[in-house]
Amino acid sequence: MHKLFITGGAGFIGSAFVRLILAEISSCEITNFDALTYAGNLDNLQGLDESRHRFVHGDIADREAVLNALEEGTDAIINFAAESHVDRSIASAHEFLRTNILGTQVLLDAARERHVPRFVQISTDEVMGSLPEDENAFFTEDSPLAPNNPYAASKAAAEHMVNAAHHTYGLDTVITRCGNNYGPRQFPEKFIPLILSNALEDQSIPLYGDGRNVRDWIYVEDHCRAIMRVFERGRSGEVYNIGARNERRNIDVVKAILDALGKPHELIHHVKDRLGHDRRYAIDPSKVEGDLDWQPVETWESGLEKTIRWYAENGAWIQRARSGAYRDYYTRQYGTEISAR
Ligand code: NAD
Ligand code: TDX
Repeated sequence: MHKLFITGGAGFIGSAFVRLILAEISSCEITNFDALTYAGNLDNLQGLDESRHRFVHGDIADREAVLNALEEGTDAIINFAAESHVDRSIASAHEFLRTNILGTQVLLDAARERHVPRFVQISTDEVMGSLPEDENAFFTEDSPLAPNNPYAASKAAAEHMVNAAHHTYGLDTVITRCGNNYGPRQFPEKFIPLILSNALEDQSIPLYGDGRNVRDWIYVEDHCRAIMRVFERGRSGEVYNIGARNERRNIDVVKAILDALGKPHELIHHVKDRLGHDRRYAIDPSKVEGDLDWQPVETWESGLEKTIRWYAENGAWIQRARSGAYRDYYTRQYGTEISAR
């Protein structure tokens, strides 16, 4: 029987985790604590078994709200909650520091106060900075923390606070660092759902710079399965890199999706580069593969096919996600309205 306190479970990866765990582990009970920011979406939680899923609307930086929701007897806090979009952190870092750093600290303190035996911090490969292009270099668990943008810096700071709680108070902590996730229900500000949402409506696709930046892509459920392994079997105080050995240049990602949809490459529109744009991320997942016996289930082709099908069949979800404030964000970020070509 697991009793889990999940934060950020109405977002992309957190909701995939909640769905997967409730479906596959019948003895698991979840408290899902989420502030429902622009990225949190209750649509992502439709159809869950409510007898084992309790949603609590709250902010991880609010100590009282966290303590009120966190019950004694909880087996683990798994912290997905974050401000997660690099471009937004470049425009304004404040919320990133509040949620990603202060919020993590509030959860660490609450874990001690409520005697929660394990704390799982969902971190990111971006804390390790950027790798050189075309070289046989990979991020390992020993790579130095060298974040380059405000989002990554806030996630690196959070890792330091997690490690400090482990070292100082003996809190049982584990950290996962994953690469770029893709799959159903990802907010359309991120690259793959942005490509899909625009291409499905024959709108142009903004590609930053020369389009040759490399990201290491993993299907979201594979990431979630790895997190479960780390929760169950990861060694206290350690970090686990998670990746599916799937490096792709951005330009090749766009072309693969356009080809799959039967849309012309002319939709690709090169735009001004992201400030300080990291060139390449690539993860060596040997530790999680070897020590925890984890392997991804999906290939790039099978994962992408599932993702494309989901977005093609869920136009109403896309419309709701792209309404209102998102349209203003899009105009600010790209200098053009969503429907302009
Ligand atoms: P997301 O932006 O889709 O979801 C974040 C969720 O956190 C939302 O539901 C939001 O409402 C909630 N949230 C934000 N601030 C909060 C607060 N103060 N209190 C409570 N809830 C709050 O993000 P995602 O892509 O699902 O990422 C989840 C986690 O995984 C993040 O920690 C992110 O850093 C990490 N990560 C993401 C990726 C990726 O490719 N998306 C890769 C590696 C790691
Ligand atoms: O409009 C765009 N055009 C474009 O060329 C956008 C939004 C992105 N890009 C490029 C930038 C990146 O090289 O695509 C690549 C992927 O961009 P994002 O989806 O914004 O992801 P990234 O910046 O790589 O960060 C992601 O992976 C690590 C997640 O957003 C983070 O939360 C995670 O920690």
